Amino acid sequence: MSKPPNDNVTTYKLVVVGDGGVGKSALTIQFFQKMFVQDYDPTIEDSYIQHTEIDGRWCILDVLDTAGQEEFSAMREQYMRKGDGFLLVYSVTDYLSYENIRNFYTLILRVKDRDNYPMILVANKVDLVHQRKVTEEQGKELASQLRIPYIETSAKDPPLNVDLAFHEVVRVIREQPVDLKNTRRRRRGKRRRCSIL
Ligand SMILES: Nc1nc2c(ncn2[C@@H]2O[C@H](COP(=O)(O)OP(=O)(O)OP(=O)(O)O)[C@@H](O)[C@H]2O)c(=O)[nH]1
Ligand SMILES: [Mg+2]
Repeated sequence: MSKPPNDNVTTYKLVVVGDGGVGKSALTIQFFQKMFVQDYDPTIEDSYIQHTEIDGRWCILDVLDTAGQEEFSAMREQYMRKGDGFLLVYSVTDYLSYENIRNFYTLILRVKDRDNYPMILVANKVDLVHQRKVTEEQGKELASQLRIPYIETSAKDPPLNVDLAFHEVVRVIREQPVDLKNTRRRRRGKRRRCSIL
């Protein structure tokens, strides 16, 4: 591995969202500190920053681990505004967390005022095979409806696809067509007004 350069590296602000207890902190800590946190300590907001080499290019990952608990939901729109890419996390042992993914997805697009935005769908806790409530097919089906990549993960040791998930969001951000980056959502009302003129 080459050494991180001192200048000119792109910073990617990634935001990890999803219901409380799905494993957002466990995934983030596994990625940054290479350890599994067994205890559940609900997050208010934590951020982590690190130089990383992804596909041979150095970057700075600035990751915001958000609160899933409902009582902190007022902060959502504020942190969504800052994200360059999002990990939408649910737990395969918690069907409601899977159903709630659409709410996070819709809110991100509304806050960004875009028709699409770099996001990936993360199905976590796949090590808990006997407690699984959401199948791989259901996960893939949702991802294809939302038109975002699907990744199954486990934050527990030995971790599964944790680095891959964080790297994949960066890939999606990097692969965004330049013309899409600044494209605002098309508004029907505006077009209608134009045609009257
Ligand atoms: N078996 C297993 N347990 C996990 C996994 N990921 C997280 N956990 C456990 O699930 C519980 C909740 O994990 P957290 O990472 O704290 O959940 P969170 O999404 O950050 O929750 P909030 O901060 O409240 O939004 C903890 O006890 C973790 O140890 C996993 O992949 N497998
Ligand atoms: Mg947390």
